[in-house]
Amino acid sequence: MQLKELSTIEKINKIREDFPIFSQQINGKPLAYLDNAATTQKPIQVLDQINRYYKKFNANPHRGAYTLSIKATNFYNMARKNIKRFINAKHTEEIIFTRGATEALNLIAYSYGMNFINEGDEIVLSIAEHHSNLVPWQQIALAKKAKLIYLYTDENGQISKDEINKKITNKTKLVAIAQVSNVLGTVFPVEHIIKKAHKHNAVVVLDMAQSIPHIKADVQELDVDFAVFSGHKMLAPMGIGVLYGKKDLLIKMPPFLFGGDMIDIVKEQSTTFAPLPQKFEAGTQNVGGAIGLSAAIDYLENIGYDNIYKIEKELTSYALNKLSQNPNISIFGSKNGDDRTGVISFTVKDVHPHDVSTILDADGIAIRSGHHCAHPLMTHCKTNATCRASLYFYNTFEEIDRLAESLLTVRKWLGFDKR
Ligand code: C6P
Repeated sequence: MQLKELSTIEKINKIREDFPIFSQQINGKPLAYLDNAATTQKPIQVLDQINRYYKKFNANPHRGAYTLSIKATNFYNMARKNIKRFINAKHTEEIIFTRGATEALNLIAYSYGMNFINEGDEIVLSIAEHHSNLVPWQQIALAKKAKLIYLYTDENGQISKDEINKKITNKTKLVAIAQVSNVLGTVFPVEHIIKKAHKHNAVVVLDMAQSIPHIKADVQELDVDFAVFSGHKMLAPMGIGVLYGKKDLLIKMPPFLFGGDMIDIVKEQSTTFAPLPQKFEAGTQNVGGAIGLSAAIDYLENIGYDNIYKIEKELTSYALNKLSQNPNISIFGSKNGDDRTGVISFTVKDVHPHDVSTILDADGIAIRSGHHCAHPLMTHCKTNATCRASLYFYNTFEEIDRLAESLLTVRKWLGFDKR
């Protein structure tokens, strides 16, 4: 039966059959995994592809003239082509494999930023950036005497058009922004930001780490200059990620890492470099990771982004509604389901988020607590830390009920309310 013919609950139940991790108990309770913004669980279809590769085809790609090495190279190339198709890039060589979003952002900062940002230029970031899309730009600004300008979020966790129009100016050379905040779940108006930046001839770096697992990406439609994401947040293994860059930009950028497989000719005193994409992929490639990412893409497309969107929208509205019934809970960012994904940050009155998370863990519920690698956003929101429940399309309404019920016990455990 087609997934689209099923009810939301039937869809989720069917999808969950693909995830072996959910069949186990944690602390004597069924696992309620609500930390999907940190990393997602892996379906059997992805695990099987990785297993098959290591069982039957493992070899170092690009380096051997023997059958297995050629097979490994072919698998790696096929994965790259699949990613190119998935994000609708124009050229396959615009897809660079990295270890994850962090490495991809550092690559852009050091290769593009160090060479094309100059003294007095402005780099525009949102205040909600993950440290991976903030600290590298801070380092570039320090080294090149450029200035960091921040787009601030409002009480709904959104960045207003006024804020964007005011801060992106003729001085802007680069805008680096997440499509979705890993703390607030806000979907930022990146289409507007890209258009505005291009009007001023600035390039845009889009951090899709928290968006591509939930929102279909089309880099040509967005007309974005660079985009990055991590496989592990979209059902693939850890240690594989992607940098997309427009070909003309990537061509003029120098390599970031030097070593095997990224060279053309090496002489005693000088080296010429391989063409794209090899120029940016020094060292032995993560073929198993690339195969896993490609299998994850096939899996997501098989479920369908329309199904993913519908399931997550229902789960998110349900969770926001449930949590807001607890008078001791404060939710950060948008309180309704608009312009947001299922990343929900909140605090419980008088209780440190780490204590909340520990108490929930005893009930088999996994959420993240802390600053979420977003110190400046924490300061902007006037807090040190939050609890964060983040949903994916395999979560259930029952898991959200368990979260809400367990949260009701937190203050009682710590003696703030009567048991
Ligand atoms: N956010 C979280 O719990 P890596 O670690 O390289 O796979 O991804 C870095 C990264 C970049 N941008 C955004 C928006 C992110 O959310 C992350 C990772 C995880 O929020 C781990 S800190």
